[in-house]
Formats: sequence, structure tokens, C-alpha cells
Amino acid sequence: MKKNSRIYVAGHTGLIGSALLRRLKEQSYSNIITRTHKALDLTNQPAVDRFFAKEKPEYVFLAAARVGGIHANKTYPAEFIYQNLMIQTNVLDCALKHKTKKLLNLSSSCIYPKKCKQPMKEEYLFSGDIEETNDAYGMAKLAGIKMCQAYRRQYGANFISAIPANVYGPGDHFDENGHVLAALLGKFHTARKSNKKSVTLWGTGKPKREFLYVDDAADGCLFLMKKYNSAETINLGIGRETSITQLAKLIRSTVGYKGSTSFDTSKPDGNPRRLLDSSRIHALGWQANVSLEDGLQRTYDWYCSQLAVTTK
Ligand code: GFB
Repeated sequence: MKKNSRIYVAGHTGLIGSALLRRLKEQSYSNIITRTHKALDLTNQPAVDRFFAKEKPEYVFLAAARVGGIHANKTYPAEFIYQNLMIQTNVLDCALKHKTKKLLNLSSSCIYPKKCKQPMKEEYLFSGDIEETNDAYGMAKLAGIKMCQAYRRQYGANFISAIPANVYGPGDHFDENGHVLAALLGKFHTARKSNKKSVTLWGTGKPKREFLYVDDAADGCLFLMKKYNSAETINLGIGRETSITQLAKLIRSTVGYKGSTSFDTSKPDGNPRRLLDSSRIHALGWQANVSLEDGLQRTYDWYCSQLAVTTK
């Protein structure tokens, strides 16, 4: 990838897409192509075709997706499967047709089987049923991986797929439809501000997740775009697991909330564990840099700056 290559970041206003854009600019890539959702609806095949015909991107980061936390996945399964299948089908097929040199497809760690052995190696994919709260989203993401592999097999397309751990950071959604880390930052912050006596967490607090800071995720994607050319999917993780209870404790202290916490066990737990085995990408020379404590603080600072409030 040259500094003046035409690089399309699909989903550049999203969590990972916006971090990718920052990283590409920092590294002086000068020909970055973006379109807002309003300007280009990626579920609209003729529109995507016209866009690719006009811009002819040489490299594509497919970071556009309909995403959300466990609540959003449970509430909108039809939208999650439809929109994600449409987005990736249109982008992948147009990338082939308009001769994109390389495409990176971003997947998700929720596509591993619910009862997967831990840490999860890439070869464990497709070895069992995925967890029910995210099966619609997960099926779309599994199809995306198979589609990249099929296009490589039949047409020789250099389409690669990466599986990041639970990504968090600036640009996340801090409401009830968000992923757990951002949703809890929002909840604890609001509770502190309004002197609420208790914060309710969902589920049992026992599930464990691997949290990857968004700048590390973007850095890993760029690394793979430069160095990785295989049909095999590749994991992108930090190698540390944190339970939801531990996460809540960390967030509580980051936010400075003094009240109590309780659990609403009528809400789903989702996957019991989800730790990636990232030894394949480590062997290629990439490592995550940002610890959970540091990433949490950066995310909270960003959130407060967005709300124009002070943490002091
Ligand atoms: O990030 P999250 O919503 O989804 O985290 P997943 C869910 C875990 O955190 C569950 C608990 O165990 C929840 O019960 N939790 C506790 C909460 N309190 C809260 C809260 O206030 N909000 C939220 N959201 N969770 C997502 C998938 O799975 O991970 C997506 O739904 C995607 O499809 C993404 O793959 C990476 O981590 O379980």
C-alpha cells in the first residue's frame, strides 16, 4: 500500500472506522476515500456499484456494519442480519468487479461457537452453534468470511478477514444499545451526576470478555493490510480476560462513583467466555499496546469531553 494509494474506509464514522481514519492520516496516507451513510447507503447495490466505478479504490477496509451490544442484538435481529449481509455482499462484489487490489473484512469474536474451547483458535470457527443473543449478527459475519474465501478461491481476490476482540474506545455508543464497556461508563457517569444510590448491571456478572482498545484494533488492521495475504481468518486480541464484575469495579473507580451495584439476572449473560488466541498475529510481529486501565481512562476522558462536562 503506497502513501498515495486510493484507500476506501467503509464505515469511517463508526468506532473502528474512525480510528482507522486517524491512523491512516497520522501515517500520511493522502488519498483516503470516505462516504457518510447519508451520501452512500451500502445496502443499496446500484449505489455501491456507481461509487466503486467512480472511485476505483485500490484498498478497502470494510469496517461498516450494523453493530450493537447484547440488547441491540436481541432486539433487532432482522435488521442485524439483513443489513450486514447486504453491506458485505455489495462491498465485496463491487470490490471484485472494480478491481480492488486488497480488502480487509472486519468480523467479530461473537462468531465463535458458544461452547468454544478457550482461548479460541481460528480453526475452531464453524465447529458449533453460536450464542443465541447474537446469532443473527454472527451468521451474517460468518457468511462474510466464507464470501471472502470463496472470492479468493474462484477469482483469486486478495480478501482477508480479521476477528477483533470486544473493541471499545472513543466513538463508541454509551447508551443501552451499546457494548458493555461503553454502556457501563454511561450508566455509572449518569448515576454519579444524579447522585443515584445504585447502578444495575445486566446478567450475573460472571461472563468474561477480552477488551481491545480501538487504536490497537486500527493499528492491527493496518498491519494486516500491509502484511497478511492468507485465506485464513486471523484473530486480533490483547490476551487478557476480564469478567463483567471486574469491569464494573474498574469503571466505578474510573468514574468515581461511590454508590452500590446490583445485578438484574433476568437479563441475558451472552457468551460465557470469549478469549481469542492471538498467537498467529503475534508470530507475525504485532502486539496490542494499550492496557484496559489506560484505555478506560482515555475513553472516559473522551466521553466527558463530548458531554462537555468535567470529571473533577
Ligand atoms: O458488549 P455486550 O453487550 O455484548 O456485553 P457481548 C454483554 C455482557 O455484559 C453480558 C453484561 O454478559 C451482559 O449481561 N452487561 C452487564 C451489560 N451490564 C450491561 C449493560 O449495561 N449493557 C450491556 N450491553 N451489557 C456483543 C455482541 O456481545 O459483542 C455483538 O452482542 C458483537 O454482536 C460484540 O459481537 C463484539 O460482548 O456479549
